[in-house]
Amino acid sequence: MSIRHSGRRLRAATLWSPPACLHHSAQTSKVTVDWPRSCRAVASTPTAEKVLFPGALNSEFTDSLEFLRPGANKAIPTYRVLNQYGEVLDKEIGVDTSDEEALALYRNMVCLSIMDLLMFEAQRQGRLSFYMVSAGEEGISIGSASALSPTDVVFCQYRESGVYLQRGFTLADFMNQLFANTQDCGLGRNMPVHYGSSALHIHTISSTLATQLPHTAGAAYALKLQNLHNPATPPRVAVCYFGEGAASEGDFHAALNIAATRQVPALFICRNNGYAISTPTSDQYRGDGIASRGAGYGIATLRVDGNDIFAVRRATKEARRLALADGGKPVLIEMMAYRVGHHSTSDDSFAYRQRVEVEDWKRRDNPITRLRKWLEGRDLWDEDKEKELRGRTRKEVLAAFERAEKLKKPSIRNAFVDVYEELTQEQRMHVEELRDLLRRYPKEYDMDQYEGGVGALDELLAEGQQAKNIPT
Ligand SMILES: Cc1ncc(C[n+]2csc(CCOP(=O)(O)OP(=O)(O)O)c2C)c(N)n1
Ligand SMILES: [Mg+2]
Repeated sequence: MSIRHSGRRLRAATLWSPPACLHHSAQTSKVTVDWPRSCRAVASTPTAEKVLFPGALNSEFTDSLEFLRPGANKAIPTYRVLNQYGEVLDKEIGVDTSDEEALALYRNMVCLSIMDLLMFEAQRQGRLSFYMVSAGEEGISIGSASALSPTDVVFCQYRESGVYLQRGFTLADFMNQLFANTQDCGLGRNMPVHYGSSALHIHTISSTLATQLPHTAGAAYALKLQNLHNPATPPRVAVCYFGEGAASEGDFHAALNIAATRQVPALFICRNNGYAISTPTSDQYRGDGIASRGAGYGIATLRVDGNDIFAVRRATKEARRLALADGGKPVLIEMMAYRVGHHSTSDDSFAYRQRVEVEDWKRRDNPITRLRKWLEGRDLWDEDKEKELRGRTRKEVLAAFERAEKLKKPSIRNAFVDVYEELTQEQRMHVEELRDLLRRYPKEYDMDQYEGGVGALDELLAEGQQAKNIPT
């Protein structure tokens, strides 16, 4: 099937639409979902031309014994708006991004790449414990985030700092999390780069690969009901970012299948960057990328050139529209962009890939240079503007970095609270043990850098006693 969008065609494999099964009762304001418990199984008549069976609907009978041989088919095409030289492919359709928007996207991509470069160096200097760059994938995160609604619910993997930046996460927010200081909205509980922001509707990143996929399916199911329940409120989708390596986890399959069977408004955005740390895609799968799996689950699917920010934006916008149509349905987009950087600061990718491979990709294509070429072609950008932007952004990143580095660490009490409503007996024992240990070895554990020092643990224990009226 093909999707029409403002006169242009985005081809996608839309295989199945559910019957209308959601009901909203005005009297009770209750939402009920009638899921078909069984499929209409119509026994084939002697003259039937198709299989009519719960497990395979509308399959035509054939007398030719031919196996499906995916390798013999043409690969799923890759959607683009611009070519490598930053030229619009279809002049009639053009670009649906204003000049101001394109400039803002460009500035954000440059900002992300400068922040990445400086933080990578800071880790090498021992000032940060860990970092992950998005080099080569800035167009995917920033372009797709620019096409979402600010209230959509987002789940990231870890290489999507651009999603945060585009949704309004400030340089200070990034730096405060990286240093786990008192202003880190995660209260210092996570390792660097595991950002989260309830204000921006982005769930906190979890290192455990692929867990974000079933979470997204669940959130999208809740949103499906909410959208129906509150028709006056703009509808929302749940958006999931994940790598092609994460798609090897069982969670990927469970999430796509339940999203499809429940027809929930979920956008699954796969970043296919060719590697899962040191494992190349050739060791990861034999099929046609991740897109081919979407079709298997009956999900509308599109493959996109991730170096083309205009294609990423247009595809995401259209996918979001599709995901909300007819009460909801999942959509999968596979975005292709080579991972130019090392996996993380703990990795040296030249141990498993040739330098020339990386240099080749850097030279050949990049989302930042492609957009720059387009901007220059329209006289919107030049070398002077580039120098000014880079100089200014570098200063802004460094200023936020230096400020965050000087702030204290959050109180050590945050290691214990917010799990149970009040400390359990076992937790109290842990707090006491930690407090005594920290007091016994002050030279080994410098607690002055933590807000409230060791005393924060005395306060935590006293709070529990007061709440229970236990005399201190
Ligand atoms: C459940 C689980 N298994 C393994 C790991 C170790 N690990 C961390 S990142 C990664 C590679 C993921 O690759 P991909 O999903 O392609 O994302 P990319 O790093 O390429 O952006 C692996 C195997 C993990 N974090 N969690
Ligand atoms: Mg990958």
